[in-house]
Amino acid sequence: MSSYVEEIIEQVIKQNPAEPEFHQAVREVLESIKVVVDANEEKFRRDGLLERLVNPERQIKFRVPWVDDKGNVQVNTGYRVQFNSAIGPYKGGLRLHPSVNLGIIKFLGFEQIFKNSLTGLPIGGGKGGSDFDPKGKSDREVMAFCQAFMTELCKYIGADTDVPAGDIGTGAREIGYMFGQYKKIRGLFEGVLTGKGLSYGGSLARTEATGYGLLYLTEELLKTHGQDMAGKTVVVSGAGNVAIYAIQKAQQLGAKVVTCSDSTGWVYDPDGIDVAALKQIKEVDRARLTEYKKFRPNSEYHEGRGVWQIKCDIALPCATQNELDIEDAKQLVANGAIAVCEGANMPTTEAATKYLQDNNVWFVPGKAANAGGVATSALEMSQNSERLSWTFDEVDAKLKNIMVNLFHNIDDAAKKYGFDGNYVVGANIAGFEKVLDAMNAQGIV
Ligand code: NDP
Ligand code: 2IT
Repeated sequence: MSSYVEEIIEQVIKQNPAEPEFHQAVREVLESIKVVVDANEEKFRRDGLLERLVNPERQIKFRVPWVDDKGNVQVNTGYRVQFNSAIGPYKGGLRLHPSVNLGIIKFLGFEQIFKNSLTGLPIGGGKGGSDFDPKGKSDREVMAFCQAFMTELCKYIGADTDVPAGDIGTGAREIGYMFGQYKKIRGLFEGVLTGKGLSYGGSLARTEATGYGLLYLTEELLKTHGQDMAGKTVVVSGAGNVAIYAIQKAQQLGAKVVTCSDSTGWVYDPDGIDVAALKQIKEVDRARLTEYKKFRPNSEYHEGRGVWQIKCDIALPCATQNELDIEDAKQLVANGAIAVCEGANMPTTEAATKYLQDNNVWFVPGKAANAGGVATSALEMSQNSERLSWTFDEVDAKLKNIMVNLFHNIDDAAKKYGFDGNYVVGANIAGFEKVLDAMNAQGIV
């Protein structure tokens, strides 16, 4: 007889065809927790535990009609997958990118369950978004889309039920427009979104949190192995929210970051990436990385992808899923990399992950390494609930504490189950245990 885990993986593939990223995420989690499932197989089967884990509590798909600057109607598709509320209200970002489909949102929502559990804070897992492409749109068009999107989404969310936030393509501007529309329709000024502007309930340090948190965890990983960030060469992919603040914190810790990338090309700057220039190009001008050379004549710009071929000690993929493949992993190992920590969600393919682990590269999956963003979102929710704002230093200190504890929790879980140094297994088991406990306590719901 095949194992419960294998049966459920097969079932997920059969019942959710054409959702390869969701299959990938489920496979990684279920294979990691197999040791726990096998030890409790009879009870878990009777309770339909894994079936309940892999089926979202609710998935919402809706039409988003809006008017462009030429007066034409555009129609996008909106999604919100409310995956698991065992440990708290659904929490997770909204992705705006043309590649968005139900399978992508489900993979992200599924990952979010375990990530949110790892933060130690009371937040369940959810994710949403749309196939809307903010690139090349005017501010008015972005506002029209965000208002139309929220006009429907507002029926399903709330400060104590489901609290969306940013992700790819959704930053401070989009959150502002969505918050305004929620308030207008529902008549509630409440913490229904996180990543809000500071003037209307946002938290200091939320903007920096994912990138900073990634580095706090990476620093702790290195420390545990008797090493230090100072003097390390780091390659980063992406040039968005996560990448920018990962680069900034890595530099503050004394490392040299020599690359970044966007959806069309990548930059190699042997003198270290100029964060102020990057912020100007991406956060202010919303331009392409081709502009970077104007700020730093000594740098190189290349079309396409290529950051992983640059020699480094540490690689931090911070752009998107499956951006680091087996060939990239081989190159990183050949170049002597010691650690890969995922700033993005699932940026490393399954084959690449295995190759890195087999070649003794410390590998920390996104659900652990990038949890600082959602953790700080939960801190924003706390501040909204008590109608107070904490200082930057207070939030940053809490974030650092969360990431250091998180690293030791996944490290300990891996050791406890005989997978010393396997942070994928450690993260999945540690994240799963709390969700399991809460699901068991709450009965069949
Ligand atoms: P942004 O939209 O701010 O930045 C994304 C960056 O990645 C941009 O530089 C973008 O290029 C590039 N990129 C996006 N899609 C692709 C693609 N298909 N191919 C190549 N490059 C691409 O998003 P974030 O920085 O917020 O998110 C990055 C990753 O981190 C995502 O995986 C997200 O899910 C994850 N994450 C985000 C958190 C957050 O708090 N924001 C928290 C935890 C995880 P371009 O500049 O050309 O658009
Ligand atoms: O992937 C993620 O964790 C996020 N995009 C952040 C989610 C959040 O609710 O802050």
